[in-house]
Amino acid sequence: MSDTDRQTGGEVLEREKQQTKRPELFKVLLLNDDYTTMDFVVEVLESIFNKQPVEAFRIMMMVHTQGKGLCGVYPHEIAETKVEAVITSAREHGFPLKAAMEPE
Ligand code: TYC
Repeated sequence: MSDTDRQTGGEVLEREKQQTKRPELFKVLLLNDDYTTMDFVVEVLESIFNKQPVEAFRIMMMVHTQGKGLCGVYPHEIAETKVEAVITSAREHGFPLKAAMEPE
């Protein structure tokens, strides 16, 4: 251990460990409700999650029949931004659509 390491009580080692850590990934999910239109959910999946129309329809139907569906997996900050974008757009259009994120 160098003099510098000894003086800082190992902080140098901890910082190196953090810097090499891969970003933790989060699933972004859409949740079902009785009021949001199917067309709007498909639109959200195409515009916010960059899904092709057939895939967007498949995910929407998964949410509609199973209660929730996976839209994508992203680093924390991007997942948060996606959830916010869904909620903002849904509220602007008067829909109660909900999105959630959870660790992968
Ligand atoms: N269940 C809604 C309906 O019948 C459609 C819907 C699908 C709503 C997916 C939300 O995340 C959702 N109009």
